[in-house]
Amino acid sequence: MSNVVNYEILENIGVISVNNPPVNALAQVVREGILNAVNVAQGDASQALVLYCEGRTFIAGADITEFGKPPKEPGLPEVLLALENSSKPVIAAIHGTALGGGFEVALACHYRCAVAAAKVGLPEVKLGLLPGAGGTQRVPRLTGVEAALAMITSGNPVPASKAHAMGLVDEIIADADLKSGAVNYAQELVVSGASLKRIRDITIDPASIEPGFFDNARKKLALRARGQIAQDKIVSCLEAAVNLPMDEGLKRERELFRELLVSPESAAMRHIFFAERQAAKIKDLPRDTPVRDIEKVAIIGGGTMGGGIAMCFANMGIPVVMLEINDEALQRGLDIVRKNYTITVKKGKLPEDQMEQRIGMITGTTDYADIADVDLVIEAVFENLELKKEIFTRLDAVCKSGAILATNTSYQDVDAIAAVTDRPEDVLGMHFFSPANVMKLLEVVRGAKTADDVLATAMKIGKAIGKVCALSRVCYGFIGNRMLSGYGREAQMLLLDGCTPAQVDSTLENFGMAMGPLAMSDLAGLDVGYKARQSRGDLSDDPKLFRMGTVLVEMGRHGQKTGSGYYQYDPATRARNSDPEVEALIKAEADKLGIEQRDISAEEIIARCFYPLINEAALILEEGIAQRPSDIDVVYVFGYAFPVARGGPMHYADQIGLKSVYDKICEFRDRYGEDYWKLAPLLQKLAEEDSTFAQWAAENS
Ligand code: T1G
Repeated sequence: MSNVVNYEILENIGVISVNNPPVNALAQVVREGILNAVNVAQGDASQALVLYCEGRTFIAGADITEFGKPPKEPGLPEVLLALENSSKPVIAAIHGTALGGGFEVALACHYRCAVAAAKVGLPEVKLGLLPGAGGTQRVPRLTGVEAALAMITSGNPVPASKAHAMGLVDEIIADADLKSGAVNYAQELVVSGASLKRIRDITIDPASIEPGFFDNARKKLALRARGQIAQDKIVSCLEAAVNLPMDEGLKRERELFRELLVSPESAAMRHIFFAERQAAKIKDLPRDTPVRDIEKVAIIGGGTMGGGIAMCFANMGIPVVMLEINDEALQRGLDIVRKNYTITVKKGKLPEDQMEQRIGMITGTTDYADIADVDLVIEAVFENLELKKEIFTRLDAVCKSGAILATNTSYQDVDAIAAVTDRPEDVLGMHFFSPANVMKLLEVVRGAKTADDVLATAMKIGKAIGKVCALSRVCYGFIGNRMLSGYGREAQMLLLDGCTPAQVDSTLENFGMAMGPLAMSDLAGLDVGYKARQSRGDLSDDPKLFRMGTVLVEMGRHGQKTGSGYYQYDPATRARNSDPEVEALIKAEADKLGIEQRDISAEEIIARCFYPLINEAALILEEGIAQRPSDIDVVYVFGYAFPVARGGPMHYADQIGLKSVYDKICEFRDRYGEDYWKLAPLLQKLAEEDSTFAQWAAENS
């Protein structure tokens, strides 16, 4: 046996042990090792086999790094057939997370046992794929089609206890040592004369499926996973599980899996999978950089952001002190937290007792002395630099030595904030996205003097509270918001050129954005952008710039909060409706500006809105604000709901071809002027070299 897969006989049980860190992925050596072990076992004295994994988890899936490369024998289906056709029972012993091909290996075994803390799942859909090794054929035979559909189209892991109840796991192993527990379980099966229980021998009665089930499933999934194509094929696989014999069902599944494997959607989603993990690594920071213990946190400010951030820590059992300027503001902040949790409980996503437990983790004060002992402070007050400086001056005076002082600012200069303290090395930005208890992205902003261990601590605690972290250097708006400026600018410019708000938003929503930019502005409040623009001294005095946003605010139309903005909003359902008054207003403003309106194509809307992001991102890379293009993709997918099936703006730009992007921006520059369409040198260089951001990243890694 290879040292990746070992085989031994313990008493009368053959034990196949896989040891392929970090997650026992089904690389070629693992597939070959398992196959060889099963074949050897057929002729030896063992009476049953246990398939076990060393390390932190059972097999967590196919080796995603092998995708897109020439397949190597043995293929996974061959290994599964050997397991299933074994002349002696094979028992999968599961700990950690048996995912994807890993769980499919377990399903090809005759029995499955697991420790209570284990989870099983088929997350392929999150990679734009479907379970390609029997998962769509075996799971419904155990759980029924409805439960299988929910499990496979969500891709979410199932705890062992629930999997046991669903019939996916046969035995929960209480023994602290899984390996010996599984061997004992195998011996019990042998003694009891247990049969070779093969899932393929179960059939599903087509009459048990309610009429229209699959068509209804397709309609619901199309709405939920806009721009993704795997869900529809998963439904087809489940139909095959009902209507076809096992081997034909497996064949159908493999065909549809192969179609997805070569799809741009899956390539994009696999790109994001690795980009998310890459973003957690800071290039010039040794991986063994020490981190500080974070056992107690203070949040300054109990507004929407402060409340949401407090919840992130309370959810992980980390005590939080919320500090506000007076009792009334503090109570408002604590009420925001309770309201948010109540919504989650009402949605059935959190048991009531857990809500109270988490709320209990958050205490309030108006006295800075009460936060003197915390390990991390996150300031989340109004976006005013002077106010933030005042707060950091007080924090510097009050907080213990070694406390990390973070600001949640969206735009302000983190170095200017650090400079008011005697400990700039302990200061950095931790920029959460609203709602902070929901949005996954955390921009960690590295100040010029931020210490390495402070940075490493922020990245680690960010992951611990469930965030996807991306590192930014200091500039106005860091990565995401800096890039967003051009996106919002062009969305409004398109109105003056002849688009309706609905045309802009629906085009971008059809592209895959969760919400169009104008509807998003109505949601956030048009007055927020208006005030931010008023506070900036560097904006062009071009009367076209953010014209409609300004006109609407000055009319009192601030968006959803006032019942109307770019759209009218139904007071009961908050549904958005086009407003003829706004469309007439846009025409009137265009006339005043001497703009001759015209029909504008969807292609132009998409280019005008997304190419500024790509161009600004090229500048951000050149300035070293972002570490790598894939970090920028992570920012946009996890912070701005850029469609994951497009892989983020940089991956999307590489797919279009940077020369096409470059040519289009030159066209816009010639038509609209260089103020807004000034080409980033890096983008021009890569376009002229017919290169890509991915190649640039590889050369600058
Ligand atoms: N293949 C290759 N590398 C993988 C991997 C995989 N399946 N899973 C993780 N890694 C790497 C990851 O890139 C990182 O590398 C390290 O392992 C630790 O991962 C046929 C076709 C298992 C829950 O989708 O969900 O099977 O950065 O940081 O937070 O139908 O990894 O250290 O160099 O995420 O403890 C289906 C994907 C594949 C599971 C562990 N399986 N992985 O989380 O560690 S498709 C999946 C995860 C498939 C079959 C189909 C998580 C985890 P590095 P990590 P973690």
